Amino acid sequence: MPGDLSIVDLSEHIEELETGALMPSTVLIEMCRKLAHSLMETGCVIVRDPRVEMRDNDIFLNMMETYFSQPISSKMQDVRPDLHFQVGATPGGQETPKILVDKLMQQSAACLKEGNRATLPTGPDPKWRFFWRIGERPKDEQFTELNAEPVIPAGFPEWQQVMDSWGGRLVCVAETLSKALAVGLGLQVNSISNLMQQGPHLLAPTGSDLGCPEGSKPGYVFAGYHYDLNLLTLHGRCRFPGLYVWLRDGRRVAVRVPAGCLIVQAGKQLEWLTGGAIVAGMHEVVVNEDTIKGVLEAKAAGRPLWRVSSTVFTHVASSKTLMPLDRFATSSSLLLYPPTLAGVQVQQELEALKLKKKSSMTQCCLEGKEQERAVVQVVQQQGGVVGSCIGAGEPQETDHCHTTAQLDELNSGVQIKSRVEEYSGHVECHEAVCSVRRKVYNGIKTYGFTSGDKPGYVQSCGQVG
Ligand SMILES: O=C(O)CCC(=O)C(=O)O
Ligand SMILES: [Fe+2]
Repeated sequence: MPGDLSIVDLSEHIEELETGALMPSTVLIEMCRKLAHSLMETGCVIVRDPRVEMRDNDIFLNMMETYFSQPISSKMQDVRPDLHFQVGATPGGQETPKILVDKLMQQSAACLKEGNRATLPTGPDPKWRFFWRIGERPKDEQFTELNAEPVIPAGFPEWQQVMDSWGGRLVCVAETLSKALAVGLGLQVNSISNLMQQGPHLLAPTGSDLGCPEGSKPGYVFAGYHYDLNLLTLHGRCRFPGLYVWLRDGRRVAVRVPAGCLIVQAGKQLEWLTGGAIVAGMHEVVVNEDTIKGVLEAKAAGRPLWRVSSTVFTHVASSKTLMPLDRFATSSSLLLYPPTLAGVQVQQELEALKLKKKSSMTQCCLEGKEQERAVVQVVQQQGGVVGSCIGAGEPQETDHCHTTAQLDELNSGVQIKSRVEEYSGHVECHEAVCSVRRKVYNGIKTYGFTSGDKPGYVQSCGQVG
């Protein structure tokens, strides 16, 4: 490392990407392809950008070290459990690493080879965190905690300026990167960056107390094996090693960020937009021999023993729909990545991390309409037929049961092309999830929707032949 990862240098290309030249130069296209290729092959990439100044990172890290070194009682003033910790501080012991709750993730981690295994955590992450929103907030109030007012800790008059300045810089880099990535993926240059406008971006430093009794024990897990739920994660240089990333071929690699560079990892939202062509990068933070060396050096120099990450999570705006873009929208990618409001996807992930209690059905139905519209569009684009079932009956007690005959009967106008004896897509309408119903029946993929004001109410269905 970084031998295993490509370094992409944005320096010569920022202006061209920002002005959106109609005919991108060959060198620009080459750089964009390298970026996309690296993210597809490894899930991460190292980026050099002249806007990332070490001095600003140092100012930020110094302030955050001072912040995390405070007594717990001071930091607790900044904790907002009512907002699901989505602004302000999150104490250690709150965030459950996904590997502990996600069976599929446990299975895929079990396939990792000796030498590349994840360090299995035994409980919630001991790391602290501070969430600071970056950029303009949307006016709509649907996802309030994702877009809540910031928390400014007492005793830090420089807080806002330092956080906005460093976080703003990283978000700018991410915007440029998303344009380059779109070009590299063969998409419209603004197709990803437009989705990021007014996104609930976060400057999200973690604080890991290396001075605690376990903090200097090799193998102690500060952040258990996980992916990030957002679009692109950028990490500036951290003063203590410990972050490991997994490349797509299963290799586990210790991260070291060269001066003037950032490491960028793909998050779940990018996986969604690319229909899985890019997969969210797995990572963990674990104490290793180099961390311990760093602790000894810091002790000798009288520096704080808090490991602070210089992390920014960039997001798709909460009210935008996540779904595979353009050439990535195929019938199979839509099955795995059904259209979902970004705000809802974030809520579902937070529920899995136990930072948020399960939300109500109301939410799910609001989302259903959006999903329906988006899927119908794609089904039509792909030459499928969309039937609308007007007045499709009562909300259902069971989670499936409309036969095609019933649907045909209910169809006003457009008939479903082929005969599908029984439409029985499982409604994954659990408490919070109003997902597209789907089933592959005799090779015909059918879609149905639960939406409208009643959970389980069939509004329309379609098929892609
Ligand atoms: O502490 C770090 O270096 C990274 C932590 C992390 O993975 C996260 O905040 O999601
Ligand atoms: Fe992470």
